[in-house]
Amino acid sequence: MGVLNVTPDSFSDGGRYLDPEAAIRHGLEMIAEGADVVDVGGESTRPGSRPVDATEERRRVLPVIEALAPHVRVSVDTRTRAVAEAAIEAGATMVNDVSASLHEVAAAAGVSWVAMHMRGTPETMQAEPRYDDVVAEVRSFLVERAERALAAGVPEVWIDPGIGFGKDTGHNLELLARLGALVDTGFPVLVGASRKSFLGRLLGSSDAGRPLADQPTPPVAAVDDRVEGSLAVATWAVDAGARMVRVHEVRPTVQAVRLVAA
Ligand code: HH2
Repeated sequence: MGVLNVTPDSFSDGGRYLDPEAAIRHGLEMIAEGADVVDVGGESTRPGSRPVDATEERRRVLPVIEALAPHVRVSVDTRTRAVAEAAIEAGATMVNDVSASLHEVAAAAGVSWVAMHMRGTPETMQAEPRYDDVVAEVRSFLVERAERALAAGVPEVWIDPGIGFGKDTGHNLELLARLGALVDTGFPVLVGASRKSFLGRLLGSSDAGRPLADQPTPPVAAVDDRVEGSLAVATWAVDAGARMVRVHEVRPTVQAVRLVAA
């Protein structure tokens, strides 16, 4: 799944694809690189972000979805009902729902649905997240939502641990280390770790040669400096049984995943 953020402020690529033509061009590029799904989003959900007005969100994503849907499977990355409905009209066949609350929209339209786990809302989620057992809590939340969606008639339900959504570095690592607990539910698992800040924290500064005093404290790898880390996590996730990975760098990920499969 290739990420296409039609936003001014996404943490990973904000502003690069706000112009619809640039977004469509990048979507076509990701298809050529081997993406099976292009995930189009018009609202950043980075930590601390504020909700976007639904009219504005629709204005951003609809022309891009209409242009890409004839060429590839399109998912819409939204937590807003009106946006999901309009996106389906425009050709999206999957609702990627970080709020795990829009299963009725997917059921009514007969499209796939991704339930992602998030603690709180993007505005507040990184304020000292705490769990007794992060894997057990995420698993039971997702299974409950997924079963409800199946009962409501959603034809295909995916689950996603929501790396970085109300989780600290330890929680993210624990979820990845024990991904099998989600795979064992039988629901197809999606993992999105690409370029996320826990990678930057774990990798530290790539400017290791610079005097320590000039380095940010603690050293954190920049967003554009997390390609290899993102690839490592995608490879790990697929090897652990994830059926899809949500990534910014499609070409190297497709190559890595094909090798794991071989
Ligand atoms: N992560 C982001 C957005 N949507 N959807 C799923 N299913 N899983 C994820 O892990 C996930 C997601 C955040 O990444 P990005 O789109 O790059 O940033 P932003 O929210 O700032 O647009």
